[in-house]
Amino acid sequence: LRTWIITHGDGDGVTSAAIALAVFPQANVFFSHPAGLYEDLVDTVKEGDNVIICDIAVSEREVEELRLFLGRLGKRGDVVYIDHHPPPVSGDLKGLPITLVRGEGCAAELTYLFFKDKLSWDMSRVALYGAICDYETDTRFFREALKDWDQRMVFFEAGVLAQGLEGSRGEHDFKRHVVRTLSENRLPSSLSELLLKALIETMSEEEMRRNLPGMIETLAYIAFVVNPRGSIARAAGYVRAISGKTVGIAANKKKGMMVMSLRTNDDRVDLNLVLRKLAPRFGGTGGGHPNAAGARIPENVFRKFLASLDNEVGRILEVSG
Ligand SMILES: [Mn+2]
Repeated sequence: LRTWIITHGDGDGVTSAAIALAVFPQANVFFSHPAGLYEDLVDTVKEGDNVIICDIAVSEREVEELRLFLGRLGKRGDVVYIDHHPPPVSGDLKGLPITLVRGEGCAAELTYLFFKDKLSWDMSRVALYGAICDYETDTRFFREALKDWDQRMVFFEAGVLAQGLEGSRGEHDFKRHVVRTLSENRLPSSLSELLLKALIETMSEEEMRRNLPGMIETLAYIAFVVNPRGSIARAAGYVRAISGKTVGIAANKKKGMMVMSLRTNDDRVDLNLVLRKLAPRFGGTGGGHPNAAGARIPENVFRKFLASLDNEVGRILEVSG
């Protein structure tokens, strides 16, 4: 029988997995994402295996399939699902024979607090990296745990991790190596490859940022770019700031789909909610956090989707005054 740690490939996912791996050093680490979680589980996990899922939102389209499969897994093995994304609107994972860990803060914080009794105190630093990577630093845990460390060093290391991982998209073997290193509480900057990737990523992110103004298209309330030369997550934030619109979007064309990242700084607009409702109407998926979310929409309806999103954002702003 095996233990699986199934996690997201970003900084929060990697640090969550590292904390879980510190508890279960023999576990296999596997990277997944909301739209692929069900398929990845079916392909990798056998009934009787133990599974820890970290930092993966439940996709609106797979709630029922996930319920059935996790229910079967939970009957014969231990299943722990740790996540900080808002639950789906069309159903949830409650009432299954699994441990559902949800709450405020990033997934790394939730993972650390869940396994705290089995961890050395200094793994709190790995949870702090995860919180910084996910911009979830406004929690009681974060403020308290940071007091045990020097924050300049913690932020430096978290920066190396966040930027280095951003420059390692799709490199799952390398990310597994990072997870292993962090699980032993060794520093991100001790990995020369990660450090170098962080430097390169930071330079190219700055170059992308400088190129964005000429690429941005705008509607009434939203602004977007297609195929920015760099991370769409970072680009979306800059697009919003540069355009001054309520929502910034950056999209990449990928196998007939537009894979996009969205950002807002307006608390009246809940991007998670908007996308969970809107994306399925265009044959896509979407969701995440209120102010930072993602979506996948078929390429041929991308413009129609944007027009609908623009309408919806306008409607929300009008209603909330
Ligand atoms: Mn997260």
